[in-house]
Amino acid sequence: MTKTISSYSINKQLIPNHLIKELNVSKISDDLKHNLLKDGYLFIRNIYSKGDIKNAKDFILKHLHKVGEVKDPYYDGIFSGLSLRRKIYPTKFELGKFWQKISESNQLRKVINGKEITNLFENIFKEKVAHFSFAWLRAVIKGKASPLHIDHPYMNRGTDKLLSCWTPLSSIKKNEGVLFILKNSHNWQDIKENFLEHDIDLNHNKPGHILENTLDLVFRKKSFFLTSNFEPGDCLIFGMFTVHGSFDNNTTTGKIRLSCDTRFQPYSEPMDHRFSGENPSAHGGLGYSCLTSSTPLTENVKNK
Ligand SMILES: O=C(O)CCC(=O)C(=O)O
Repeated sequence: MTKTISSYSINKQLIPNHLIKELNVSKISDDLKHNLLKDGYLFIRNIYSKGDIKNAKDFILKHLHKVGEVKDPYYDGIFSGLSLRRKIYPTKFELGKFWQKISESNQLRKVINGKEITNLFENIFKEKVAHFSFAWLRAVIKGKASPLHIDHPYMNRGTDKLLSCWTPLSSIKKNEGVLFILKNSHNWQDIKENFLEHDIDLNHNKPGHILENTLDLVFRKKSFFLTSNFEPGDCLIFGMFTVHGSFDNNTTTGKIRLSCDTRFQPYSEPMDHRFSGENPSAHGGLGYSCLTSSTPLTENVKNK
């Protein structure tokens, strides 16, 4: 019998294929609140306009091409292995402003803060909604992954009725660094208790992410990795205690994984001030320069 070698890994540790399952797809006509409470996430396809996603993706890639990080033709999004970004934007502040300009572009905001996704969140919350002004735009190159975590310790100064929304900005196959959710993790009390009082900007002695090896945690909890081949138009929504992370981007073509995460909440609830208003201070008061993707892709050791 031939054994298939898994193309999925986390920090180079291979993840067996049988531990990876498909996310349940919810439809807009479903009882979304019910599905969210039951599964800890909502995976909805075709929510955004594909044309809007393409415009946003092309806008971002053009900027990465200008700083020499993307090969021709820019719209394929293939990493060049080079970067002029630091030469053009020599300080952390300037690098942050470069990323802020892209992150606040009309092209991206039309997708991540547009009417389709806003209507969807109003449908979930059954009331008027607001979103963080800050957005986590990520360009992830081959070999990189995001650490395993829950979102609570990163953004818990406003309401606990906050939801994260992960938006792929092109098609992202399972081996190209997709986000995964650990099945039933929204019910794991030990993980919740460990991070409940933690605020990563107040306590620098404790990391925000989960230190236990991801595969060990999956075995300990008899859980599974839930993910999918993502297409433009899809979104993955989850609560503050749902454990998630990303696989390594094991692209065979050099494709950069482009995605953006945003946060929505009921309009009537208090908002975490770090991520609201003009020029949000974000983590450590660094604004957009707190994001790993704000530094040249050639320097991205970790994806934060
Ligand atoms: O896209 C990633 O790699 C990480 C996203 C994430 O952790 C989040 O949406 O909270």
